[in-house]
Amino acid sequence: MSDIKLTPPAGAPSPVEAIKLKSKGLRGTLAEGFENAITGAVSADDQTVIKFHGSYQQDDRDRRAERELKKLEWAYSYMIRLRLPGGEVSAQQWLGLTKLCNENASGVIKITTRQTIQIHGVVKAKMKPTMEWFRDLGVDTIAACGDVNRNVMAGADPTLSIFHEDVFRFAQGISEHLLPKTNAFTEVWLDGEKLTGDEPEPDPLYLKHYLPRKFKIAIATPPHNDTDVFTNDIGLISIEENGKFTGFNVSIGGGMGTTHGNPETYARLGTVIGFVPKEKILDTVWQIVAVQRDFGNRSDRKFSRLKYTVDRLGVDVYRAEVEKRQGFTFQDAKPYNFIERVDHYGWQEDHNGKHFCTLFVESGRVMDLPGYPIKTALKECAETDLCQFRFTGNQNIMLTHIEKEDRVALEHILAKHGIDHTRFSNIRKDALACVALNTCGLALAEAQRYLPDLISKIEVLLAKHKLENDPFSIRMTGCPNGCARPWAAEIGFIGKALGQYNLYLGGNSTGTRLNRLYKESLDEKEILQTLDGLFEVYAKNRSNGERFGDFIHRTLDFGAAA
Ligand code: SRM
Ligand code: SF4
Repeated sequence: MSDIKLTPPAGAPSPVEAIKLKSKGLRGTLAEGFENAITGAVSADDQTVIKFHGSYQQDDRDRRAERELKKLEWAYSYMIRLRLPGGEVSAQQWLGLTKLCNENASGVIKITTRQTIQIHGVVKAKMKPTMEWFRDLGVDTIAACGDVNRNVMAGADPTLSIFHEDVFRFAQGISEHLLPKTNAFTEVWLDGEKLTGDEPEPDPLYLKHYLPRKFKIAIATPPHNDTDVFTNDIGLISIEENGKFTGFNVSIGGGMGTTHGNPETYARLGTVIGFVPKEKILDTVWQIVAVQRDFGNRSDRKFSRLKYTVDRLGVDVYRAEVEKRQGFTFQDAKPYNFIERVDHYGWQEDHNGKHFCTLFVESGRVMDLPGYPIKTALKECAETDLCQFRFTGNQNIMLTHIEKEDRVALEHILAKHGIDHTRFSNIRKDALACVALNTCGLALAEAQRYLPDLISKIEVLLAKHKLENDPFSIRMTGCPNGCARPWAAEIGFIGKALGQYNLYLGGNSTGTRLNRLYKESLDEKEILQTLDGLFEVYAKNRSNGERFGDFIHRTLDFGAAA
């Protein structure tokens, strides 16, 4: 192994590399660009740079044709994503965020699949005031997007381990440890001190060219894998030994994104490379990131995620390089067992006697729906100041840290508004959908605006086969980038074109097995016909307690499509 020469793949750097290098520590020309009131857009280079500030330039795709007809530029606006490691905000912060979203954005807060929130539709003139508002609320957007380490996730449910709170704090620690050192964020948005000269602040991790691609870390605490830990570049599995939280099994190389028609791209679950005591985990994650920085693919962004670097170098070589840099070896991985990854809805009590309640938010969209005014209910809960708020990787929200005697007041608010998860089917409550249209520029098909309707139709099929009380994990994305982790679902729908989806089957309920392509380009009628047939066979032939994904994996011939 020592003879292997570590090098990044050959090839000219992609254009994004030059943009990062000349951005002067992620400043680009954002300050000037956002002062230009003639257009709602910013320059192409700044559209790359602004991602590192937690924002994407987008346009309302529903309005493109109308705008083009009127010879107007597209309806540009910005999506902004918060960096919230572990996904927690106070009641006062939630109130402020709701108000901000109503006044400066679309009014719909989107809980993402990575335990944070996004707002959409912030027009150029409102960007700076919005960033200032975030600062006043004590939250930030630094590195929520871009070729850096993104929001660090941690298992949300405190009942499943007495060490939950200790583990949870590592999400914060890792996020801080891996933050870029540039002061660009305060300079561009918050009137911070200006950089003198062209040399940005030294950054020992990201240097001047940052990472080859986005980078994601999640922590899961067995037996619960609600963060889908193996779909991350680094997955940390917290380990308990003899009643003590001792450290983490470390997995590397998870990722979902693929490209339709390009078989060299693939979804991959992380590979566990060993155990690291908790005191040393910050060194380890830093060095794993640094090895990817040095040897990841910077010429073709389709192959620049860590999963491709790991497979190109080999897991053993990658691990050896990390060990060399961190100055200690990984211990053998410790035993662990995941048994589930769904949220437990309703009220529970944690190990410290605090109460909490997990509420269902369909596709993570916090908005008032007829008969389910979740946004109003959450606002009223926040106004009591009796709870905090935590987002889950399943796009739901928890009211947390509630004293026993305060619970009744919150129960009353929820009951008043009919916020009761028992009204919804298991498949609906466990489903995930990405944003897709109308804001996502990469969407080929609908996801969050369509999945609720499709689920209503699937519910009818399940009732027909007397499966309505069974759990199924269904995930839909509008393209193969995989933002709702569809390859880790029992039933995955991946958008191919408007109204058409590839159907993937056979993942499991714990996120430790990927599904496989079963049929391509199905419209709704074909989806329902296909599922109807499969549900019938499943209902008749499954073994006792066997889940749909396991049954399919065991019995189905995927044929040429797989
Ligand atoms: Fe994602 C790009 C939304 C989680 C893989 N993702 C995008 C963009 C920013 C589109 C773009 O580049 O122009 C989407 C913005 C849509 C919009 O209008 O808001 C977008 N991704 C989302 C969110 C909001 C989906 C959701 O409905 O919750 C999630 C935000 C997470 C967060 O808070 O940080 C989101 N994205 C994911 C996940 C799931 C995860 O991380 O657990 C994945 C799969 C895991 C992975 O990274 O491999 C994911 N998003 C991608 C990719 C494919 C990356 C790749 O390796 O190929 C892209 C496209 C890209 O990077 O080029 C992408
Ligand atoms: Fe957009 Fe595709 Fe991600 Fe959905 S999966 S949000 S369509 S990039």
